[in-house]
This record gives sequence, structure tokens and C-alpha cells, in this order.
Amino acid sequence: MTFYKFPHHFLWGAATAAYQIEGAWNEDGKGESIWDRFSHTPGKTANGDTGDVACDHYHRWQEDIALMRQLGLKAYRFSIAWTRVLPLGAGNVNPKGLDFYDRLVDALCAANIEPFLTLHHWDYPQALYETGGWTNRANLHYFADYAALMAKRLGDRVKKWTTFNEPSVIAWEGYVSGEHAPGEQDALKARQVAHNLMVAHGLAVQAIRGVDPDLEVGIVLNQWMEDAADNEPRSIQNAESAWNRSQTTFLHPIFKGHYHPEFVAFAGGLPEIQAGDMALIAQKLDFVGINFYSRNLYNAQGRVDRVEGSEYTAMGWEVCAPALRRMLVKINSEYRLPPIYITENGAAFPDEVSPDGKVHDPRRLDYLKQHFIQTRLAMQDGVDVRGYFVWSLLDNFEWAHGYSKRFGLVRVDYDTQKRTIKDSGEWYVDVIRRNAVEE
Ligand code: IFM
Repeated sequence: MTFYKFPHHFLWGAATAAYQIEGAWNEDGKGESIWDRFSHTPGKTANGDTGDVACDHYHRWQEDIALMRQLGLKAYRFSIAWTRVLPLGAGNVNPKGLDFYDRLVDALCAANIEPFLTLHHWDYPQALYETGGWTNRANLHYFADYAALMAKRLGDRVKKWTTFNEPSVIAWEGYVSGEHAPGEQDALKARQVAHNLMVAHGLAVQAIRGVDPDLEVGIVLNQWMEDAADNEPRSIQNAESAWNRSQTTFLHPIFKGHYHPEFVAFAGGLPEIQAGDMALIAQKLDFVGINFYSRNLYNAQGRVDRVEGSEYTAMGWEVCAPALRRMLVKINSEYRLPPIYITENGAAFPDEVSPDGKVHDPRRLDYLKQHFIQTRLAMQDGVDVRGYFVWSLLDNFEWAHGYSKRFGLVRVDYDTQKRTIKDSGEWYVDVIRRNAVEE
């Protein structure tokens, strides 16, 4: 039996995002987001599912905080629905929206759970989209205004702020594959969106620090590992090029101040960059959030579709925890990084409620255990990881997959909104209590 002890102040938490759990899509003055519009468009999501009700967290947040307490969470990562506080994305503020997050943060603090806030987790204001969205430079300043508004209101209690969740998904799924809102398919536009998101990130970092220089600001990037299947030079080269093309997109500009040449070649050239952009993007951050789920594997011929002998989650993602350690060590050696938080990690599996009323989810439990262990090993390798947020607290709306994929530590019955802590959640209680994982 090996015992993996974590440092004293390690921040164990769970994560969610507004559109995936809140529901109340048009209540109390909330404005329309691109995800409201997209999910209401026939054919865009599995089963026509929408986030209209989701986990009804907007009405059940107290019950959900009670669950967080039961789990013993030290921190909770959540996002603000931009259009709940600024229905049109800019201009008139909706006091009821601000009050909602105010109450939520108060209750988290009262429960001794540290709030860890994401400003934008994909639910972009429809009204701003109609004025050019992320491709309109003027709109980037509205994101900074929104950041300042939230920092003024919550900055006395929320100390850790992130600007964007997974900008790559916003750009590529939203503007290349079109599988996410707003559902466009225009690679050149996507490249510009990716760059403009970085500019908006830089403006928001300044805006938050303008409100209070002591607030800690970061961004959340999703990083996959790109592994070589063997020692063949071609396999190694294929993995390395894949990394340079797709995993450096945001790490490079943020931590080196320029785009990786292989990313630029892959994207068909540089986006339009204005004077001062790169310095704005490369501002020093207080921490970086890393989301990790899986890896890609390459042999001499190219990407391996299905890895023989490997387990796959319901998302079709290979389970490979050692890839998390390799990825952390790689980014740590290639960039001068601030402290890292694993801001998302978890797995979707087709859970069932057993006759005993419980959800026995040994595969999710094992997935988490292996990833916690690999993180601890990466820390021993010198990577400064300060905390870990399991994705997700609750089963929730998994974007284009609707409610068909369950990631939660807590099961949600969408007919009754009943919450049931799964075995993985019960196990997590113990991990947090002992601040250790045992294998
Ligand atoms: O549900 C998403 C989340 O919104 C962003 N990161 C990946 C998760 C699982 O796909």
C-alpha cells in the first residue's frame, strides 16, 4: 500500500459552470446567451436538450452548498453567467443577477468553502454576438468592463479569479467544427477569435487588478498530452508536432509572448495583431488553471485512433493518468509558469442507480484516484500544483451532448432534481479529510 500525502494547504474542490447547472435561463431579468440561442435551435444538441432548467441550481444553490459541505470541499469553482448580470453583455446591470452571485459567495464563505471564480465559461451574450462577437475589437472592452463590475461586487470575498475557461474550445468548437455555440465554420475567423480572446483576457486582467491589485488572476487552459507510441523518430516527431500545433496555442502567447511557429503554420498564418497586443496577453499571472482529461497517441503513421488495451470514457476519451504527469512536467519545463491549479479533471461514465439507491461508480473513482496520484508524482518532480477541482460537482448539461454524459460526483435525477452522492463522492470525502490518496 502506498500513501500519497498532499501538502497542508492543498485546495481540494469541485467545479461547475453556469450554463451547465443553473437553469433559469430567462428568469429575473437574465439576458439571452449564445448557448440559449444555440440549444433552442433544432438539431444542435443531443436529444434537443437545453440548459433551460439544467440542475436548477439557480433555485437549489443552498442545497448544493450543503452537498459541498457534505463532501468536505475546501473550494468551489463556478462561473458567472455574464447575461445574468449584464443582460445585453454591456450597459444596464441587472441587480437581481448580481444579488444571486452575492448570496452564493456569502454562503460559500459562511461554509468555509473558498470561491474560485470563472468569468467566462462559454455563455457569451447573444446581443454582443450580433454586433460581431469576439471578432469586434470594441466588444473586447466590454469583457473587461464586466470583469471590473464583478471584481467590485465580489472582490472583497472572492480572491481567485480566472478570465476564460478553455479558450481553445470557444474558438475551435464554436468557429471551426461548429459543434458549439455560435455554430460557425470559418477557420480564419476562429484564428482571429482565438487571438482576440487573449486580448480580452489581458484587458480583463488589467481591469481586475485596477479594482484591487491584491486579487489573484489567472486563466484556465485545457491541455491534452500528445504522446509518442514508441521510440521511432517519426512517432516522436508526430507527437511533438501535434503538441506544437495544438497545445501551444495559448501557453505560448501567455507565457512566451509570441505564437509558436508551428501553430502559425497550421493556422495558415498569424491573426491580425495590433501594437501592444502581445504585451497585454503576456502579463504576469498569479496562477494558471489546467484542465486535463486525456491524451492523443501517435505512431510513425500518425494519430492512433483506438489504443489497444486502454479503457475509454463515455466521451470516447482514453483513460491515461500517467499522461497528466508527463504533461505537467513538460509545461513546467518549457514555460516559466506561476502556481498551477488543476481546474478540471474527471470522467463521464454511464452510471446506474442500484437497487440499494446508491450509485456505484468504481471506474470514476479509479480514474480520479490515478489522476490524483500522477499529480502528486508530478509535484515530486517539481511542478507547483496548489489545488485540484474535480469535474464536476454535479451531473450536468454536457454542451452538444446534452444530458447524456454524466461527470458528477453527485448524481442528478433530471426528472425530480434529486441529488445522490455517488461512491466516488463518498471516497473523495475521505481523500479530502486525510489530505491523501492510498493505493
Ligand atoms: O463539461 C466540460 C466543461 O464545460 C469544460 N471542460 C470539459 C468538460 C467535459 O467535457
